[in-house]
Amino acid sequence: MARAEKKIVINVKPLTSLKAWKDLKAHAREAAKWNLRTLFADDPKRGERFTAEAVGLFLDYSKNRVTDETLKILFALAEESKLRERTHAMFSGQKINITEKRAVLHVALRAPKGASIVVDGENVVPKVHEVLDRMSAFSDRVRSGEWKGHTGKRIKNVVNIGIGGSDLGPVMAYEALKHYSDRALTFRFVSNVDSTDFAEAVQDLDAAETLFIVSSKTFTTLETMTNAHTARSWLLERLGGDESSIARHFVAVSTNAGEVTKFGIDTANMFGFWDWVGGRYSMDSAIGLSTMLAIGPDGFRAMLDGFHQMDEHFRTAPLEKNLPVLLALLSVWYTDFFDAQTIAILPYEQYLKRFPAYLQQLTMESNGKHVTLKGKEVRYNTSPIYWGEPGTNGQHSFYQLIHQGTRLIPCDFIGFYKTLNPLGAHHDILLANVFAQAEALAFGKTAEQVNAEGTPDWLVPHRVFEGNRPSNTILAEELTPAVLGKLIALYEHCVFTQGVVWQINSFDQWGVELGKALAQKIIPELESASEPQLAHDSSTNHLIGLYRKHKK
Ligand code: G6Q
Repeated sequence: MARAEKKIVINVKPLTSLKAWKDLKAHAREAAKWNLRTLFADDPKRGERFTAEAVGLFLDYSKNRVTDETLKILFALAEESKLRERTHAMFSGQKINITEKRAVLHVALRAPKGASIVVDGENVVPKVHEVLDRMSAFSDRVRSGEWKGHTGKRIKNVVNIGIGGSDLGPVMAYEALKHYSDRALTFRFVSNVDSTDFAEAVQDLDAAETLFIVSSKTFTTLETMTNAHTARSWLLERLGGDESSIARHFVAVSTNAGEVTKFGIDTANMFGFWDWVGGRYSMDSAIGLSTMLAIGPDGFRAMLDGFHQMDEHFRTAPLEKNLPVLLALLSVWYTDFFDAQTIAILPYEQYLKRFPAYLQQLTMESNGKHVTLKGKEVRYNTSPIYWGEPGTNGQHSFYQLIHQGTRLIPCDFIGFYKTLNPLGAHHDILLANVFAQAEALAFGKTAEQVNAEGTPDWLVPHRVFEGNRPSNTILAEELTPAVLGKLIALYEHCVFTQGVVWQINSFDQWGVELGKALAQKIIPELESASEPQLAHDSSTNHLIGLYRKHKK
């Protein structure tokens, strides 16, 4: 395996010395002169040609500053970066997360029962299905009321305690699939170590009707364990202090059976996963237990099938028709050749309100890296900043900057042909705004057009829209569990492709460690009754002193 790992790292020349990269550099000097208005005028079929459709997702990428030639070189870049080989390495369970010596197998979480994916000599697919079956049986018991709380009452509230990858996916999926959820159950999500988060989540809940899911891959995360212990005390205080009540009100999702047992949760009530599931890629593992409780086992399996369809598309479709590859290469084009610093994710679907936040972790924790797989400082920009809000709300706030600001912000618009809540003209109005925004960004409004409307000369510059702002439009039939799975997998594989091109490890996150370690040092300094000897920098020392003084 050591040899295989080495091969994965060394078989590509440095990015900046690849032919396609150099070609793109030269090509970008030309592209700087292009305008979407002319690109469209020169090719009346552009809006139909620059599109791709797969597994029920439609992508219009015509409003990008690209030509056939640009795409050709971008595809050559993917080939030279050995995207296909790296994809094969991931799907076949090779340990591509080289800094942690782990396989990266979220795709195994949604592989069908008969599939075989071998890690360290073991086919992991049967284990995945065994956990899924246990989750299904448990969800059925809770949803049917068969699973009772300690006092014999039925469970009406589910509180997921977790943070980062053990929270963002579950929250996003719950919000996204609320339409399909069992409304007799109330769902809350506690992540922040700020006590307000826990206090507000439980303030109107009856402990006798409440089930806590402690979701933590490691079961050692400071925030989650602090909240889990608080939840334990909260429950015991309300149920008469009987420790045996824990078994009826706490379940765990983790890879760490030892810590789960230490906490007092019976491993019979633990749902496992494995070190080859990264936190931010785990919402379709047992970390999705809250999702399954909300939408039921069938809905959850439909979501997994959606993920799997996109996996297969990504793995097998030619680059020119490959949705994740197209999205990734376009983002590389803007990030590295137009110096775009951010990408906006703009879902025109209220249920996807947490989707941009979810993607922030997926994209930025994965590709916010400054060294290559070989440990060399990169000489190009890696992940852009991903951000966004649902439309049309954003239009009344930050879109101004996208339309007329000084920065280039490529946008992904996401919309659906059908709404889950048809009401009068709402959906036509919503979709009209998707199309209008993408059109306005691309084509703008010239000084001549503004003039022709009778605008006084002095006002004209203020009312001109330069246009030439790129965007993708992604459309699907309607938001179902399967479509959600497809959308998430679309961005997962986009992130993977970006990482391959940038030659970085998308699957570790050492950057979160330093702050965690320093906090562990500072906690006793804040808590200590006697004056601590502080040995930080003068700013940190002063801040700690101020806090100690005021908390008294
Ligand atoms: C994700 C990260 C991180 C992780 C949290 C929670 O890829 O690793 O966000 O999910 O720190 O970790 P635990 O699940 O171990 O509590």
